[in-house]
This record gives sequence, C-alpha cells and structure tokens, in this order.
Amino acid sequence: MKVYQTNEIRNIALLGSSGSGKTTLAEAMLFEGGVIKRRGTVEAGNTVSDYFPVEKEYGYSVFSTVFSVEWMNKKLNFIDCPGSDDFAGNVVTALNVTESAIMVLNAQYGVEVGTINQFRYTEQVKKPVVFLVNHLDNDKADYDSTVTQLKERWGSKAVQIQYPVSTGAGFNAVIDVLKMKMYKWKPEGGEPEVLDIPADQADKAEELHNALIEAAAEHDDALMEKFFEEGSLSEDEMRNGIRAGLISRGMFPIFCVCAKHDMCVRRTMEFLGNVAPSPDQMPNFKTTSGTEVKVESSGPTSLFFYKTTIEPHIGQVSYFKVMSGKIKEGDDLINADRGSKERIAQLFVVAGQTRNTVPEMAAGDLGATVKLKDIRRGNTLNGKGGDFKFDFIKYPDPKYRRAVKAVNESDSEKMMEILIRMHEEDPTWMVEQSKELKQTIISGQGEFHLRTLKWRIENNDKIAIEYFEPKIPYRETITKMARADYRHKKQSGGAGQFGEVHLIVEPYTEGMPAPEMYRFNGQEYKISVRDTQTIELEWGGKLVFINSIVGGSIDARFLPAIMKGIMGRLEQGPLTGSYARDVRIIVYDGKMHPVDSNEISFMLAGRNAFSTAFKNAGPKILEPVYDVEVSVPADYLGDVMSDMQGRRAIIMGMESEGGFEKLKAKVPLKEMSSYSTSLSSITGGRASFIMKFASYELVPTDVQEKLLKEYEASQEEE
Ligand SMILES: Nc1nc2c(ncn2[C@@H]2O[C@H](COP(=O)(O)OP(=O)(O)O)[C@@H](O)[C@H]2O)c(=O)[nH]1
Ligand SMILES: [Mg+2]
Repeated sequence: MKVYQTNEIRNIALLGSSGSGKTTLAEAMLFEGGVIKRRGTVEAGNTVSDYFPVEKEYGYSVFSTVFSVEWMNKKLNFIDCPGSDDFAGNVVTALNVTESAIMVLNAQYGVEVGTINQFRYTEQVKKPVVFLVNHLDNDKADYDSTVTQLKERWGSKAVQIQYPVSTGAGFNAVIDVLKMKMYKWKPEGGEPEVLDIPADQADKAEELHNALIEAAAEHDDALMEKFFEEGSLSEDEMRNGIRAGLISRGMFPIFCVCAKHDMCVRRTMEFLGNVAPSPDQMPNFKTTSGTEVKVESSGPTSLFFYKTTIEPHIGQVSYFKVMSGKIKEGDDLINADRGSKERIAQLFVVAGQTRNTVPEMAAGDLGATVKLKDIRRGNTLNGKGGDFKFDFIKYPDPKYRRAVKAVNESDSEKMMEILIRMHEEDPTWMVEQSKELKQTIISGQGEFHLRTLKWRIENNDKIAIEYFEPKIPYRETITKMARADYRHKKQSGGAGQFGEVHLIVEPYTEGMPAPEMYRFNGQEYKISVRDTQTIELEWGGKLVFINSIVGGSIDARFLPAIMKGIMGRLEQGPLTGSYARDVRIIVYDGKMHPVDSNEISFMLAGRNAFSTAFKNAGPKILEPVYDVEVSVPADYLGDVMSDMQGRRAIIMGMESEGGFEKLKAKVPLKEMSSYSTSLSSITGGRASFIMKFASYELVPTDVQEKLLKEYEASQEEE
C-alpha cells in the first residue's frame, strides 16, 4: 500500500445497533477495496471482522476490528464496533481516534435503543455522524418510517442524500440527490449502473435536492450568500457545505445501502472519501498538560496506543494513531507513560487479523505494530522533540458487577493475571480485589459483557471460574448521641492489663459547633476540648476525635491507642462489620493503673467503649444509592416503572425524546444487581440504562433488620 498523506486519510467508526449490518458492510467494503477476494458472512462465521472465537460462538461482534480500504486515492480506516451496549468501551475508544462515524440503521426497526446509545457517545466527543440505512432488501424494511424517526429525533439536521426507489426483495436502485443520478445494481451488487433519474422520481428528487442545497448552504456563510444570490450551489460547493455541517454536527446526512447484497457500498465509500473530514480538518488534540497538538506530519513524531490485543502466533498487537509527525519502520521512540525505549520494527496496515507492512505512516493515520516490549493501552510513544502525553478517552461507568473466584483455588493467581490482562484489552472490564468485601469484584457494562469474559477465560485460558453475587459495600453510622465507658482489666500470670475509657459519641455533621455540655440520665458532662482530630476516612465520611480528658485521668500517650481501638471498630462496624463513618467521639474521662496500663489495654478499652456507645446511639446502616437513567421506548414505560418501584426506587423525573422516555430514579445498589438482565427481558432488549454512584442513604428498618439477621447468621457460621 502506498503512503497516504494526512489529507488523503479518513478515519471512520462503524456504529449502529446490534444486527444493523456493520460487520456485513465491512465485508462488502473490504471486497470492493480488493482486500479480500470473496465476501464471508456472519452466519458462516468467516468475516474479516468477527474473527475471535467468542464472536464466532455468539455470532455477534464482541471486539472492535480495525481495517483499511483504499478507495479513489483515499485511505479509509474503519473501526467496526460491536453493537451491544455491553461493549460500549470499544465504541468510545473508536470514536476518540477517528474523525467521523457511520451510524448503520436496520430499516426494519429504524431508530433503536442501540442507535440512541451510540449516538450519545458521538455527542460526548462531538464527532460527525452519517446515517446509513441498511437491510433495504428486507421485506419488512420501512425506509420512510426510518427517515421519519430520524427527523423526529434529530429534526432538520437529518437530511436525505439518497432514497431507495423501492424496498424489499426487489431493492436494486437508489436515487442520489447530491449527484442527481439513479444508481442501479445487478443482483450480485458491486458496480452500479449510473442512470438519469426516471421521470416518475423527478419531482421527489428535485424537492430533496433543493432541501439538500439549502441544508448545505446553512453551514458556510459564503455558500449561504451564493445560495441567496443564485438559488443554487455546484456539486463541489454542496460537498463543502455538507462537510462543514458534518464537522459542526449541524447536519447528519442519510444514505442507503444493502450490505448483504453489496449495493451502494462503493457510493458510500466515495462519499466518505470526498466529504468526510480528514484528521487535520478536526479540532486539535490536547495533551495531559493542556498543549494543543496539530495533526500534521511536519510535527514531532507521537503515537497514541488506543488498543492492544493478544493474537495467536504473534503475541501482542498494538494499535496506534499517529497524533503528530510521521512514523517510519525502525524508528526509536520513548514511552511517555513508562519511560521505556521502544523500536518500531514493523509498521502494519491491518484488516482484522491480517497485516500488511508499510514503510511509513503520516500524521492522522491508524496503524499497528508488534513485539513492543513495554506498551500498555493508553500509552504515548514520542520521537525526538516530542514530549506529548495523551489521556483523552473517558470510558462509561460500570453498571453490572459480580464477585468471581477460580473453581480450583490453585488457579486463583493465574486468574488474577488474566483478569488484569483482559482489562488491558477492554478497559471496561474492571477488576478489583476488594479488601472491604473480601471478594474479587469484576464490573462491566452488563451480563453479556461478563459472560463473554468468562467464556474467553474458560475457552482460551482453560481456567474455570464462577461468578456469584457480590456483597454490598454498606456503611454504618449513628443517629443520636450516647455515652459509654469500658474497663479493660486482665490479670494473667505475667503482666496485667488495665485501661478504662469514658466517651460520648454523636452523629457528625459538617460545621457542627464545638461540644460544650451533654446530659445523660440527668447527669451533666461538661466538655473542655483539649485537642480535636478530624480524619477523612478512606471509605468516605469523617471521624472527629476529641480529647477532653481533664486532670490527667488518662495519660496523653494512651490516646493514640484509644484512637487505634476505635479505628479498628470503625473499619469493622458494630452492626454488620461494614465500615462506619460520620461519628464524633469525645473521650472525656478514664482510669489508669500505674503498672498494668499500656497501649493494648487502652486500645481494647477504647474499642469496646466505642462499640457500646455506638450500639446505643441509634445505629443505622447506610446503603449506596445510584442515580439511574433508563432510556425506554414509550410503550414499555409502564412495565419498567412498576419493575423500578419493586426495587425501592425513588422516581426523580421523566423526559420524552423522539418516541423514547428517559426515566430518572435513585435506586439502592442492592436492587440493581441484575438490572441489565431484567431490563432486557422486560423490554426485549429495546431499552438501556446508565448508573452512577449518588450517595449513601439510610436503609429502611425492615432491610436493616434483615441485614442484622444475615450478619448474625454469618457470624455463627464462622
Ligand atoms: N437482508 C439483509 N440482511 C443483512 C443485511 N446486512 C446484514 N444483514 C444480516 O444481519 C445480520 C447481522 O449482521 P451483522 O453484520 O453481524 O450486524 P452487526 O451486528 O451490526 O455487525 C446478519 O445475519 C447479516 O447477514 C442486509 O443489507 N440485508
Ligand atoms: Mg458486528
């Protein structure tokens, strides 16, 4: 392959709901580009894009696949992304290293929740979107309703550039109102016949052509002026206006295609080559230090590694974008994140798992290399004069978690290694060895996402693992003040132990006044604050520890031990062994023994005095509550609402948007355990949700009682 310059490159993410036809389209483009001699099919499991065993097993794309096609002197780099929201991490990555996105739609279903989800990701990174309506040969295809749904949601920004003469089994022609030509295909697709628009289509084509001219003129003042003066624009001027509209996201062109029969695929690639923005036509990237980096080959060499995979027989393949400068085979670079030196022994243009070497790549290009010594996804490698570091990809928050363990204890370490490696491959697979829950927790985007991980570990690495319900990171706190004292006394053969602590506990609230006087059972306790320590607890919330000892009843050297005892009890709360938080403690009195008092005595006395006081202070369990947002087609709203109400949800609001309802609620994490599965069964996979930690809230009394019983039972088992 020749070396393409920045303005000859187009980087495009292939998006769209599962089954909309992205992988089939990729296959047709690779075929038309001469990269493959025969088109495979998803059904036969022999496509270029779905080459991972798990993808063949499921018949879905699970990982994004990079491939390049040369078309009309342009280099089109595509990233075919999985459609399921469970694999959103791949979509977010692809959108960050490409300049525009094709959103494939299935003409049978129109705008799906998958379409909306993936469109949301394009909004987050402000990338141009071209709508491509596929499956036009399907008898249930409804192009007009699809266009109506697009306009309902995106208004006049959704502009038709093409429409099919007919849909269903007879589909073989498209009217293109940019070119003002009809494209017609033989059953085998491929090269079209380019014909004049037939008379019976002339009015409709003219109307859409004028609408397109007007839309194109809108995005460029000079074109607008020309349009007002002359009432029309040339084809090239329309292209420039459309490109400006794409880049500003003021215009989302609508195209037609039948990927399965390879119809209108060439025209789509032509449009991308002619109109989609090249890397240097989009806003500059920012480094972690805020420096703006222009995508130009005259700049210092800098590669950003956005993806790594382990491939059979070759090991790690590392995918990069040339952020600045040029890269040549044999170049030595420095890893800005890890400091290590790397030689780029080979440069590859990839198509799935096939790789072809190229001598050089220009700024903006997408390439791959192998056998790097010390690379991680997200690293930047710089040549001389380059000291850039990039970290611009923001991954979606996890929304499904499971505890995991190896079926055979002896595999645990290996399992951990693999899980960390998998996180390297898909950053939305997050693994954490939770000290608090004493579990290894995997979190991801959904049940399917974690099931895929399990499949890979069991089939590729031959390690059996099992998932189970993860514990909930509850918290404990108090709701009123209480006083307690505790004497720790031990007389055993050797040294004795003695320590007595008197303390008051009360709920901590930000900005509460310094303590002065307390009254318990009619007795007054005057407080004279000698020292206050405010500790931000690593698990959230605060501890305020006040020394109000007078008359030396406890020597100051024992206060750290008392604090240590209390911290130990905060780490393992008195109610259910969960972290306790937001407590103010005033140690106001105590007793010592000249010989037997020591640190351990006061640690234990402090710990137990605190426990007792805590239990008398209206102790409550707090649970993590999440803000949940569900996007659901209007006709499923009722079912989703009642299901939500069964999850102790507080509905916070609702918004309607183009036939979809956005439901906002606050829901305890406990109730969200397998929400992705339930939601998908309630709505037939036509809804989706996002969730974000909001706050800790008191659990209802019945839930508290249940948790206390469960904890007691678990203690008896131990
Ligand atoms: N009839 C018809 N089927 C198609 C078309 N494009 C894709 N398909 C089928 O739709 C299914 C999903 O296609 P796939 O490319 O995997 O979709 P993806 O999930 O978006 O990658 C497969 O069975 C394809 O054969 C098309 O234009 N017409
Ligand atoms: Mg696919």
